Amino acid sequence: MKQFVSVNDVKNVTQLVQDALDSKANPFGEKKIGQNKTLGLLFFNPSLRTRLSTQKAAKNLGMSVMSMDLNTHGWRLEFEDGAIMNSDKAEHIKEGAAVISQYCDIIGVRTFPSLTDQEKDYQETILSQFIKHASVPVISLESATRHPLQSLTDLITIKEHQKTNRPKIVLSWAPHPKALPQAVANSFSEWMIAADMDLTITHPKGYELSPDFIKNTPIEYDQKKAFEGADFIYTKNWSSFNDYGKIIQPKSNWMITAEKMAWTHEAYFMHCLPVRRNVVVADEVLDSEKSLTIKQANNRTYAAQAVLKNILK
Ligand code: SN0
Repeated sequence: MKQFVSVNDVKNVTQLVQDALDSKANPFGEKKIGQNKTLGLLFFNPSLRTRLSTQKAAKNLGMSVMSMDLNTHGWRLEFEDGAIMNSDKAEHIKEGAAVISQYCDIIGVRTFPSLTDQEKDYQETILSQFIKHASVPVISLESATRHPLQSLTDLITIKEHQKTNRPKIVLSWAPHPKALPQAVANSFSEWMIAADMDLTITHPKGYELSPDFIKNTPIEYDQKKAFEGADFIYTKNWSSFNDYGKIIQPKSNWMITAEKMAWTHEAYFMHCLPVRRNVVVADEVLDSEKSLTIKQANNRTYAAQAVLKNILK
């Protein structure tokens, strides 16, 4: 694997899930793979799970890790080619990425979308500039349009809990006070399609995702109909893609409750976290035995470990 920014970088998704499960079964058995190698983690945005689980994964592989919050501790970076840098940006990505590449064998980058400029966000300007100017492999720690480490984790967690060959998986929009990226939902769809899962997406009108990610996945605007027969309910808020970055108030309450979970086929509840309790999901669901959220977060380590070992090999 030369980079990890989307499912398209993975030759064999089933094998990658197996690699993660192998790491999970024997997390410290791979200490030699990363000997004398350094992982650099660069954050433009907050992170809890991604930061800690990726560090842990790297250490399980014997790597050393450096991480940096670029907004607070780095120079402000310029990403435009040919820019006249006479304003607030002190360092160009050309030097930045080239220099970091000399210190690190793999670079991880977290960069959220602006949610104001759809074209720039969906061109992945920041991540692609890192890839272009770095001389070592780049992994996405969530970019403007995708969160591949999360989606790999979700697939691993589904594989561990599925009772049938092709379980019904429902990606359900849920309310949120803030405008959030489409990244987790885009990525989840892409990975479920790649793994040939039976995916349905449900959301209020106006929250349609980009067809580039969801392809011909069925959309059901009636949350109740969508939930019928579901084995997994994957919940996530996202802001509008078409009315870019906007919040459109739906007519009914889309929060996940025990009453709604009862419409399903005893489905598991999934969310990538962090989650707003009693806005996205009611306590009764998040605290129930059907909630996989803490187990998902645990699998973040093994997803990262599988990706890092594939890049190092
Ligand atoms: C991020 C997102 O992409 O939706 C990261 C998820 C892994 N989530 C948030 O920014 C939530 C922030 C909040 O205020 O609840």
